[in-house]
Amino acid sequence: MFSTILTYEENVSKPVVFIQSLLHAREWVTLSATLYGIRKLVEDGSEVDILQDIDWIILPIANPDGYVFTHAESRFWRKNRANNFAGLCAGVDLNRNFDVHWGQASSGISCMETFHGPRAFSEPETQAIRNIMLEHSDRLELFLDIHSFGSMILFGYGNGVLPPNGLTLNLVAVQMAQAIDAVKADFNRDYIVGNVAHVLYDASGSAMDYAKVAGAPLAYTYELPGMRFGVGALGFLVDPDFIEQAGMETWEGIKVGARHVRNTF
Ligand code: 0X9
Ligand code: ZN
Repeated sequence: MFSTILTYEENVSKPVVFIQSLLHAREWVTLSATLYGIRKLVEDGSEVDILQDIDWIILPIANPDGYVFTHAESRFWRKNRANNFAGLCAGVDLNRNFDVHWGQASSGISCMETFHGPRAFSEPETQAIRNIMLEHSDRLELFLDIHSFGSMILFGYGNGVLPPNGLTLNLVAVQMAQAIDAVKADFNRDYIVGNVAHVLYDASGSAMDYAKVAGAPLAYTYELPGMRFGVGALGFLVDPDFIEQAGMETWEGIKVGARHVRNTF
């Protein structure tokens, strides 16, 4: 019987890049994209610089109970499965539960898709993500929260106020989007870059905004493309032929962000 013990020595001189996906349960293609990136990073051997010079923290399934529920019961479930608060309905929108402007642009009604929970950080999932961010806050340089859909790279804050480094946030996001748009393939979408409240809608208590106040200079919400011509919930489905491309082009964008961090840290 063999056992392999992998020891990992944290090198505190390296920047941290933290990537998560599936905070929203129904956004399945985001998991494929994250797994594609992990594989490229560790098996491909072509990205030696960012593999060696960055500490990667990757959380592929940030909302595990919700994800199981989308397989077992309801394909378009968004929230987690919490049901321990007064009210008829289960589930907290984890991307409204972080302690940053909590409760300002979200719902206090448990049956709503954007229910922010009974209090900030009421949920074990958001507590775990917060703890990762705080543990590494001194060198957390890039946080990517991968969602779908919309073909967007968004930055904060969710109330429309730009952080002091707003120009840098915009510049790096544009470079990431250009790398994605440079991929010539069957399902091309034009990516939009901007402040989330300006291009999408106001939202409080997001993981992205919390990463920013926890100290990450660069924090983005990636909205991967949905099904072509898909509207409403259909956007959370993608053509199976697109899944591999989604991983590949998302990884092109992530690499640009990671190299920016590597070269400027
Ligand atoms: O509404 C969301 O949580 C995200 N869009 S989604 O369709 N995947 O649900 C966007 C969140 C962007 N972040 C902030 N608004 N701060
Ligand atoms: Zn989402």
